Amino acid sequence: MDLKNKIISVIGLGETGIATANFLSLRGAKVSVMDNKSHEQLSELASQLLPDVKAVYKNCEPHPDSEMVVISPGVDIESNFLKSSRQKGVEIISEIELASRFNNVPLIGITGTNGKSTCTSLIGEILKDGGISAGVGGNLGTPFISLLDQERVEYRVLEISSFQMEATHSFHPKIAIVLNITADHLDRHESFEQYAGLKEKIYANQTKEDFLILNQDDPSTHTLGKNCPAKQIRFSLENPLKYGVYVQNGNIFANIDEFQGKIFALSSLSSGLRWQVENVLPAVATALMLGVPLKSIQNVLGNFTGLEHRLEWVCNRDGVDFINDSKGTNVGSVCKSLNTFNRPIILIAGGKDKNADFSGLKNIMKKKVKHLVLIGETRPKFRSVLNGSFGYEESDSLEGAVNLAKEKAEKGDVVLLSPACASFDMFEDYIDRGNQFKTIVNNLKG
Ligand code: UMA
Repeated sequence: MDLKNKIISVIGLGETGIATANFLSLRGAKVSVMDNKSHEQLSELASQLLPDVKAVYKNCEPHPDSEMVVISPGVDIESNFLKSSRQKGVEIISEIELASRFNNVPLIGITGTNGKSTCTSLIGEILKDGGISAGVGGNLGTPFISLLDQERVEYRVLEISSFQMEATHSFHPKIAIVLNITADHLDRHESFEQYAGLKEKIYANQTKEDFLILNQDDPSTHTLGKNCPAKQIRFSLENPLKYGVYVQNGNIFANIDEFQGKIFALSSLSSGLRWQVENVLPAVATALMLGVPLKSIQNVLGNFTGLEHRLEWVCNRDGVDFINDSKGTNVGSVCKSLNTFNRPIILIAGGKDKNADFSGLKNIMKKKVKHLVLIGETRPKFRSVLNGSFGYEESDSLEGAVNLAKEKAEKGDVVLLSPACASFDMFEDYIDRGNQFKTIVNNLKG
């Protein structure tokens, strides 16, 4: 793809926009980046742009002479400001699409509603331990396009979100993983079906030389892949599999080609993975497909530190475990988190609405949650869903919520921050929310 002197607009001056604009500029394109925020808000980020890139603030309209528009994941493909480009027939693509056109290294793509980040990082670590070089990124943090200008590797391991699959056509992973699909981001996507369809696109370009790894236990993923020619590998927490990776009698087993047998005891998993077994299984399947020695797989499973803000143990105060699950931003994620504990839970939930249906939380909360503390903008919505069926308290601040939770907690209980909502009503992002939670908890007396 020749980019020399091509007029290209990049929408969104975030991590993706900066990396994309610089990538294009380095290859001779005439690049403008547009963002609806002001210069003051973006000055620090804008300083990372190469000198030839033009930044436009408070306006997302692409340059009128654009020959191509590249959108950041946070930019909805249906946005009004893209209308005139669409009408003129200007190509509108995502950063993942652009990177796919330049990538020449086999890809491992991980999608699903929950667990993507853990699975992606774990695969990266296992490959590294097994002596296979890999660039790791995507929705996890480092944009795909940035990985292209890093040192040559044998594989690229990418966490892929539904946002990133919009305006993507040629993404072609050698190994595609769909972890699970439950409702999320329905403030952006039209319907659950549209959202699920974007996740399924991850294997749309696969051939019989490729591998598709699917969750056998998830009702939305076990029927996937019918018309996909890739070799399918299943994983299950619930049942032994003739071909795949599964859990039986407290151990992880694999039946994949020449590898038949025990991989690891669940009791020996690192504390960072103990509550993430579902995401460990596809990582093991990937490692076996790529011929990583069993010793490396076992070494990483025993030592992986886990990800911040995802079922992260913070501390124990008076016999109560405080867990930071700030990345639990949708109903499915919170259900999974609640299911990981066999102890009474005091749940702190609520935040910014993503047009979610909270009714799916009602039954599991009755089984698992001893007390609920609500925060954020979604409090009235939670209230109307619970409709008096479940006791709760409310707080205007996270600190207040932690204190209310601590008062209710008894020895052996878990206090879990797992909001089922985005964070932007009270915090900068889920990281800020999780960090504030950890600071508050660590400063608790007693
Ligand atoms: N913007 C506009 N107009 C719009 C929309 C956004 O100008 O219509 C601007 C915003 O003002 C902002 C910029 O775009 O300045 C932000 O772009 P962005 O939202 O695409 O964010 P990036 O910093 O590029 O980060 C993106 C992903 N963000 C989203 O998908 C929302 C990051 O995932 C990802 O790590 C990063 O690319 C690198 O690949 C974050 C995320 O929350 C962690 N993802 C969602 C999730 O995991 O649930 C999907």
